[in-house]
Amino acid sequence: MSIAIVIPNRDTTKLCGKLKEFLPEQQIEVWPTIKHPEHVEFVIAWNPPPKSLDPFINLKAIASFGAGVDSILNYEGLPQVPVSRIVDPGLAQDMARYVLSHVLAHQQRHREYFFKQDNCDWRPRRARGDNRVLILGAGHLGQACASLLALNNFTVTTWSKSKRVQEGVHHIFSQDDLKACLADTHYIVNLLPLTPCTEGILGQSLFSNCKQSPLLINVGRGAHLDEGALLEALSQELLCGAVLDVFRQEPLDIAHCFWGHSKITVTPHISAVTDVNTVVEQLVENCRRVQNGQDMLHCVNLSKGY
Ligand code: NDP
Ligand code: OXD
Repeated sequence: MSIAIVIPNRDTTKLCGKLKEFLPEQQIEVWPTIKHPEHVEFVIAWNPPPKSLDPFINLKAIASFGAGVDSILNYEGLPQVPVSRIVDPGLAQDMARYVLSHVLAHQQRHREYFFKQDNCDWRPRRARGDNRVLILGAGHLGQACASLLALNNFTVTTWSKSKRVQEGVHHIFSQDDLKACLADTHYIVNLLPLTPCTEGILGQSLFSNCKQSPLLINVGRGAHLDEGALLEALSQELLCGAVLDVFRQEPLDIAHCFWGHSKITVTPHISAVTDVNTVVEQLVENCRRVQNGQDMLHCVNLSKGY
């Protein structure tokens, strides 16, 4: 058996080195230079390019190198094998800090003073008193964000498909409750997985329910967002601004209007970046499990798509 790493446009030297340290007996190959695709039984993948997985005719499992699996599940002709994803407390902590920092920056008017400094404009204003946050998605990352925000005295509601109980956090799971909550919220954080049910969810019908002109923070996936609807919602002040970490097309085209928009903050998909040091053990564990014919940890439900 050998392992293949299919992670385009990223330096995989560190990942290879760590895997060799834990699995010295394994052959590790890095796409696109795979000498013996027929020996590959375990693939570690992120955004696998079309046809890149096809030569692995004896594949037994795919491990996503990230928490999301949409780029793997959307692979045309995906091999019919189990797929696992990353569940890592370090990743969740990074995400929670990213979200909290943007919520606080908005509450404290950082962006406003940044622009005012350019004009030597000394006009103090109180920090915003708004403190209600709605998180779409109450999974591993949504719950981590909810906990940190609640610890910082925000009133937090999470929304998901099924019922959840989380201390200090209000949870809703119906469409009616979602509508009511949108009318009242000051911040919307998207942490849903990208599936056919969630694609385009950040669109006109959701924004039209917002009555407090909230700040939108999209850290899920770019395809959750209807970009035209966002621009319209910003111009109508249904939303007061947006922090976007993920985009339909990444890297974001230099000509894209988001870059220069006064109400939009762009970050280059960095809210929670997989850290080789903290995730290598679960990749190794899953590789061993596959070798021993056991189920992997953190397997994705292929019919649900997350
Ligand atoms: P989880 O699978 O742990 O959680 C997903 C949550 O979304 C669950 O609460 C689930 O509800 C809910 N959900 C799914 N579909 C629906 C729906 N149709 N309606 C309502 N709720 C729904 O995922 P994670 O928290 O680990 O990650 C979430 C996403 O964050 C990833 O899929 C990825 O896209 C993104 N991400 C972004 C990163 C970045 O750097 N920007 C980094 C890492 C992840 P239920 O449990 O009830 O089914
Ligand atoms: C992930 C991501 O899903 O980086 O892990 O977006």
